[in-house]
Amino acid sequence: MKSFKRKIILSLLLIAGVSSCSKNTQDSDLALNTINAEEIKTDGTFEVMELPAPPYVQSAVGNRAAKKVVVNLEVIEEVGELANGVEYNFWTFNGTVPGTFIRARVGDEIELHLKNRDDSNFPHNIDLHAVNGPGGGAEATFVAPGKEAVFTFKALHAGLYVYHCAAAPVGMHIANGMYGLILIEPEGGLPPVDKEFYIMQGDFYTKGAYGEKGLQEFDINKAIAEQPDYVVFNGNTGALMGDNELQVKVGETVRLFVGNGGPNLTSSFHVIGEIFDKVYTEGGTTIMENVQTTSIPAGGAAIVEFKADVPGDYVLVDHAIFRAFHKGALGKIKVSGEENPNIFYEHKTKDQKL
Ligand SMILES: [Cu+2]
Repeated sequence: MKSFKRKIILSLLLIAGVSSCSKNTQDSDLALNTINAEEIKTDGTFEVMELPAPPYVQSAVGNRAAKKVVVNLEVIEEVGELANGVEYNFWTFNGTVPGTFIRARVGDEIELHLKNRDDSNFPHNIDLHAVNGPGGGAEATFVAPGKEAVFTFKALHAGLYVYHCAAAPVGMHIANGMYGLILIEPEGGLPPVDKEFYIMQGDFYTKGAYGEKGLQEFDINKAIAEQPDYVVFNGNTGALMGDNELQVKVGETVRLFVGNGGPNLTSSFHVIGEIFDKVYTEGGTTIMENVQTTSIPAGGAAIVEFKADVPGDYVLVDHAIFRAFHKGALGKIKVSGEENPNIFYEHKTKDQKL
């Protein structure tokens, strides 16, 4: 029965990928997905989810049965670095921007614990876009400093979803870094790849201009005007640069879970020198192929996949390009290994050697 259901879901994913403009196919896919997921029984076991810090994620769910999983998130308000010499009072889930990745499968029952550390100054909560229920869990999890709230939800829809704090003023909580991603894998899991990474874009609004040193306060007027001083990946201009570059080998397949916390800007996500073999557009089940730049709305996500064919440095950008070179939206994937002259060959002319 399980493999029969899996075949149906895989077939529908395939059909959705081939004829994504067929309305009937998409409707029946979504309906089947929802009905089946509600009927999926958990296997009676439970586990406490490990929560690696970004840019890393848990291993794939594979073809395991649905189960109960416990996710422990702690809200931490803490000064950290936004850029070299620039400090900011981040509000975080588990001490990182973005918050730790959550990975489960359709049919799982997720028991989410939200603790607000006792040295916090504000109440917080969590709205997970993967939840079917009031506020995505926001009302059930509104917690004062030093308190903990718990709720359980059943994952009904496969996809990559944003979670964020929804305490008022919502824009300020998100602008301070309170967002992350939750992946709900379909039954049978996503196809295996060699490397997976977790990246989330965010825009930041500081009293000082870009690069002005010292502790920078949040600037609400710039936030309302949607004029950020910083647009960064993973909460810091250097989060994916230098010693933090993502490491990949020639020949490996790469999957990026890319989210956009906003709070305001839409990302034009691009990897310089690569073409995405697949994009799960907006984190849903429709797959686009051969994509150069994918649009990721604030509060949205995309899964992008490519194969590393040629060694070198591949730069991640928001292709609204002033954000990349003047506001920090840069990261790097270092591909190491043998040259592949069949695909890329640089002619060493006399002029180039000079
Ligand atoms: Cu908050």
